[in-house]
Amino acid sequence: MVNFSLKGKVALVTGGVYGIGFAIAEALHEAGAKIVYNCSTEKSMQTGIENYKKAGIDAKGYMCDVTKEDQVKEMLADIEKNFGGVDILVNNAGIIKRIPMEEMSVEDFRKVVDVDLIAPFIMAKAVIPGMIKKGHGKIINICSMMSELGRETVSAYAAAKGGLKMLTKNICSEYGEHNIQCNGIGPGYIATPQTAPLREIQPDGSRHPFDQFIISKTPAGRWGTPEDLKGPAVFLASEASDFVNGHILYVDGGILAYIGKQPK
Ligand code: NAP
Ligand code: GCO
Repeated sequence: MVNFSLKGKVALVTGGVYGIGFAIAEALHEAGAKIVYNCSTEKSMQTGIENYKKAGIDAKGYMCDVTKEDQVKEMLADIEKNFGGVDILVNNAGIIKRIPMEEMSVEDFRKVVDVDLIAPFIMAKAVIPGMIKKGHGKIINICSMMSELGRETVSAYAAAKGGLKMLTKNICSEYGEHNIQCNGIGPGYIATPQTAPLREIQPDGSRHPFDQFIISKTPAGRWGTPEDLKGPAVFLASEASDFVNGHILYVDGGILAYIGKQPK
């Protein structure tokens, strides 16, 4: 029997208060994991508390900015003390700034790289020693289409997510011998607060041009939803994927395979 169960495991989902992170936390809970999560603002924490309550999930939330190593160490010490450490880490917390590169400040570029690449390094570095002691561990980095492709205005995000793909492969290379599997999930275009600006209904009531563009570029002919990521997350968090390592699993409705709708 293939083992997809996460019973007895502790899963930490960074930014796991709404959007993709919350959906992944729900799925890992349904598979039996104890959920702990964090975010960096009170507003998101309140949303998270409400979401977990509504879902009937007894999860522990931490206010922790993943770019701050001292806050990360404090959060992990509490998780160690109260829950026995982290078995599954989902590096989900992320930001994006959509600014033409020549207009983007170095500070803005650095902020995106801090959250989307350096923070996953900080988080993984912090949980790996405990995983080595346990004799197992799962790290799932939430990558992106932009781990493979570029587009206008997202230079910092693409650079960070491209780096996150290679960090994933390097953690696999360095820690596979300790029975730690580090893989990525590369969501396509998913309907969450992060992509809301790309789906805004136009003043004339029409769909946002980018919305129409993504629909035409996606063989599935639709935006993804956070629900679409649940199964892949449980697979990569469970023993069913113990021989899968350093892989980026794209959950994109086929975008990466498709050159785009041909002219009629
Ligand atoms: P979202 O709706 O913007 O949520 C991002 C979460 O990360 C929030 O909970 C946010 O809470 C948290 N966060 C941001 N900075 C943080 C920090 N410094 N410390 C701790 N938490 C922080 O994003 P999403 O659309 O669900 O995306 C989640 C992940 O999937 C991101 O890594 C994103 O790049 C990636 N992704 C998204 C899509 C998509 O189409 N939506 C596609 C591919 C990949 P606070 O603001 O309170 O910190
Ligand atoms: C954008 C979008 C994308 C998605 C996602 C695609 O502005 O292009 O926000 O970057 O968030 O990363 O996989």
